[in-house]
Amino acid sequence: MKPVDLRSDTVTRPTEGMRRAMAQAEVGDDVYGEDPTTNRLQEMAAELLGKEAALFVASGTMGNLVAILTHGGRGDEMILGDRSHTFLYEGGGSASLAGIHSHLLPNEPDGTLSIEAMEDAIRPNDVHAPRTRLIALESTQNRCGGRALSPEYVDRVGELAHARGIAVHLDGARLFNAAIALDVPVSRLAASVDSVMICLSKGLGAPVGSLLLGTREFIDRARRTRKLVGGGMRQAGILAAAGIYALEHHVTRLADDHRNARRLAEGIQGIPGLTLGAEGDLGRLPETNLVYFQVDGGALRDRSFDARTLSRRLRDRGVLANPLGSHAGQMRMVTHLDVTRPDIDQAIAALRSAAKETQIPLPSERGASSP
Ligand code: TLP
Repeated sequence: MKPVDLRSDTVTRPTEGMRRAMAQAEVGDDVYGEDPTTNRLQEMAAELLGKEAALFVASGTMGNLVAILTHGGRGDEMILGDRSHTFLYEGGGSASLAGIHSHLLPNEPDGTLSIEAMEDAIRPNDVHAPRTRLIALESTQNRCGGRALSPEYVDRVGELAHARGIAVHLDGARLFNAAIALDVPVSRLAASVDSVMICLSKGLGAPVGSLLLGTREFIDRARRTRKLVGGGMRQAGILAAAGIYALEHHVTRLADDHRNARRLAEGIQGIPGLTLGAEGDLGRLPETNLVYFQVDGGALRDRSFDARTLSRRLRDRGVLANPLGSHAGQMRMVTHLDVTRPDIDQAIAALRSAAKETQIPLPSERGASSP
């Protein structure tokens, strides 16, 4: 039986309709700018996000890296969250490839960085200090439980940064999830940022691809940077066609993923040993498609019961989910295109039975004659 795969929304497979669109795509050499389907995807995305231009890139990691390389230079500084994907999961590319110094601020539970802390973090014009070039935000904020940044907050960051000559980049790997959750057009969420990266290969269900967006001048420079990091693709239209299909068919349905995430979270709430919520924000129901929860063996009088044990037990029950976080006690489940409501009910049942396996009754709870 096919497992219920809740490890990430990156695991989706292209649908029949998407595969047909890919097979029929008109293509050319995109390094020459001659791939009509890639050009169409870029124009379509620029229009949707309210930016002048867009650039198709291989992955979210590449999109963020190209943005950082294009905004800054060696020894410049970038302010970003200590739970940001760029800091945690992108191989340190901003340091090793871009030579950019990271200035970390704590992410608040809602995914924001404090505006006051940001103001303090901006370096003075002093020979001793690196130059603050960039502020990087993330929405939805993955490690903060998939929280969506409000457009007003992003506007405030934009105002602060631009008054000081600093650019703002938004990692919008799941920006469409944020737009659906907040019920605002996606362009509103990117209105105050200089560059934004969106992923087609997460909730939107495309097999490959992300887009970097900004002014035409920025994107022209980013195109050179993309080539530098080996990201110039040739008949990329095959992949871009999947992206177009995803933007046309898979945006509004993200609401189903959010409903499924909520159902899953409500199920988790009743299971002993599991506490819903991301680190520092326990008890909160998810706003989007990421469901974080803590696994506490102590509560079940079994210290060996942690996220890794749970993950193994779930696998035996046909459900895939990964521990995710800085300690062994946090787990994440992600809903997506290939997860149905019955799959969610199966996951809740598997969680219940996996937690039960560990529950050792107290002597007082055992029958008097039990050994
Ligand atoms: N995130 C993946 C893993 O790398 C953790 C996931 O399963 O969530 N920004 C954000 C906010 C992301 O969550 C991700 C992927 C990326 C960027 C990078 O995208 P890719 O995987 O396309 O390089």
